[in-house]
Amino acid sequence: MTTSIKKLPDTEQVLSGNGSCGGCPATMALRIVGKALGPNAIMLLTPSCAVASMGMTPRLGYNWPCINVCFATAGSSASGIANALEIMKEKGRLQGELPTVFSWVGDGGTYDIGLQALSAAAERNDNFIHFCYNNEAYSNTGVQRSGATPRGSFTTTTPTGKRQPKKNMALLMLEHNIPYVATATVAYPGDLYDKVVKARNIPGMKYIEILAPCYLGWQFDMSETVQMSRMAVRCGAWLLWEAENGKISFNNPSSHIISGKKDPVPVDEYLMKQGRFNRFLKGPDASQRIAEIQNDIDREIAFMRERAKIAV
Ligand SMILES: Cc1ncc(C[n+]2csc(CCOP(=O)(O)OP(=O)(O)O)c2C)c(N)n1
Ligand code: SF4
Ligand SMILES: [Mg+2]
Repeated sequence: MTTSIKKLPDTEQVLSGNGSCGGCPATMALRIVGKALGPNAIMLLTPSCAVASMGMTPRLGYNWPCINVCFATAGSSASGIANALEIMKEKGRLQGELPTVFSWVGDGGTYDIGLQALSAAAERNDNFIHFCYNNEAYSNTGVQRSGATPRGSFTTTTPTGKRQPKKNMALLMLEHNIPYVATATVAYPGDLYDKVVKARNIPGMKYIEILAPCYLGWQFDMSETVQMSRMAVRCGAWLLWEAENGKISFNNPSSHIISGKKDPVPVDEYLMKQGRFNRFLKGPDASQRIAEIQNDIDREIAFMRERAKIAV
């Protein structure tokens, strides 16, 4: 049973007065992550909105020791810290429960710039959680395309709409044979909380990706963040799943879509609610272009349904 939002602990690791936008999905997600991890953790960040929001020492907005590292190095830096802690414990220089090491990185820092170090850390199965909060663009620098940007989306580097589909990063991480991979989003806080609690208790490398609809890049009203996150799941543009030791299972409501019990909602309304698709969908080809985006979603659903049948 998924933990109810009413039952989440009162612990707050994200402090008031941080610099994120109102309705910021990344900050909302981090609040839930904080409830699941508690205070005994070390946070690594790469350049991103999360860094721009955290303030400056000694007035940090996040209540953990925080380390800002180079864009390309979340994987290697987290590996170094996780291994150093274990050696300190072995040598008796650290007592009690080891802190959870986690990296909190955007899609730019995960899908693109940090992929090499992340892949190497996964292959070594180093003991930390990599979180990717995925707002589907480089938001902090004014919204440029990333490997997570979906087909049709306007960014400053795709002014007429991106022409390629996004990649399935969570699945790529699963193919590294790490013990735990999960996807989540802010409209389902209990689901996210439970996944983080689970990940915290598994040794080795864990990867959790959180869809984070950003009003600035996606161009919708900031009060609609949670609604947008829910719509993404209901139309199948974002699937909720987890894989423990390679075995994929889907979480509600994505499990109903995968099992065929429920059809995904057609993508039209989800697209029309977001200004980032306006230019792509303008003109006489609009219905053909919506069909292309729908096709990307249908393909991913069909692919994940088949992939989940392979148990290793
Ligand atoms: C090596 C390097 N290249 C570029 C930048 C400029 N930069 C800072 S934040 C950022 C965007 C990060 O995007 P993402 O990881 O998706 O996080 P978001 O901004 O969306 O939160 C960029 C390109 C940088 N700091 N370092
Ligand atoms: S631009 Fe988007 S991701 Fe960045 S702080 Fe604002 S709402 Fe959050
Ligand atoms: Mg981003």
